[in-house]
Amino acid sequence: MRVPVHSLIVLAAFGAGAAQAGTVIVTPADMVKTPTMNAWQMTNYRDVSTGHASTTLAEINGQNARNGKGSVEMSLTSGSGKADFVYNWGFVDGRTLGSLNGLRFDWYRAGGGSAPAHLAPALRLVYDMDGSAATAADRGYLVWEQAYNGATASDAWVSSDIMGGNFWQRQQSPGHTVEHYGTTLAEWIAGPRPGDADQLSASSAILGIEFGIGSGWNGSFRGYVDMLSVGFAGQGSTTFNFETAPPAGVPEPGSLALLGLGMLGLVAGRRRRG
Ligand SMILES: [Ca+2]
Repeated sequence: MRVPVHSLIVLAAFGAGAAQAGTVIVTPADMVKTPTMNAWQMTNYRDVSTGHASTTLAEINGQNARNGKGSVEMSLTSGSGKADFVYNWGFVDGRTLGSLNGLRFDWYRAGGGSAPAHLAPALRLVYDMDGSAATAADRGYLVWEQAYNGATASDAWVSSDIMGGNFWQRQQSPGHTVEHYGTTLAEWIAGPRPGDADQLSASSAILGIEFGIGSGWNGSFRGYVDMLSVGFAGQGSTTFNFETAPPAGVPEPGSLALLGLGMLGLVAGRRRRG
């Protein structure tokens, strides 16, 4: 079997902005505590609010591994619970709503939770309407939720290709939810779209990506997310595989070369002895 070592080692992928693609392994050690470009951070964590107390969990663990040894668990026990995983790259040439050409993730809702049955981890694109860093009051989220894209499954991993899915819009400043839940990305670019929404276009910048649970998910909920892929035309696509630890037995490029040299030495030695 040919081992696609390069797909695991050439992982700088999204950081450099070059035309690179591949799978990025994200372990707990890769998580950052404060907002950092091109790194995953768990944020907006909440357990307790007035009258409610949730045991909220949002972490990479091995409770329901996907594609290896881990996934992100997102769980809460009351409507006060909330948490997000966020990854921002900021303004990067070519990362626009119009050049977005791949968006998918795997999600799982555990059965038995008392939160309403339609709930599942949501995925958000962070946008800047005019694509200019100079204006900051035109930013918000396009939010994908399974509830507006069909029935929610439970006790099974679901791989959702959401490029053609329905998204709703949440404007950041001032905060405003555009209550139209059946608008596709193509429609956010070119219409029809609601008049009270940010009028996005193909050149609206995409600044980052998030997924999360809560708040107001009254009841208990346990879910998982993994294998989030995002791609832009000309830049390939990057898949984030959340794992409890780096894959075992993946050699560094240097040790690969050494291994090769060592085996040559063995062969040469045998030949000499023969
Ligand atoms: Ca702007």
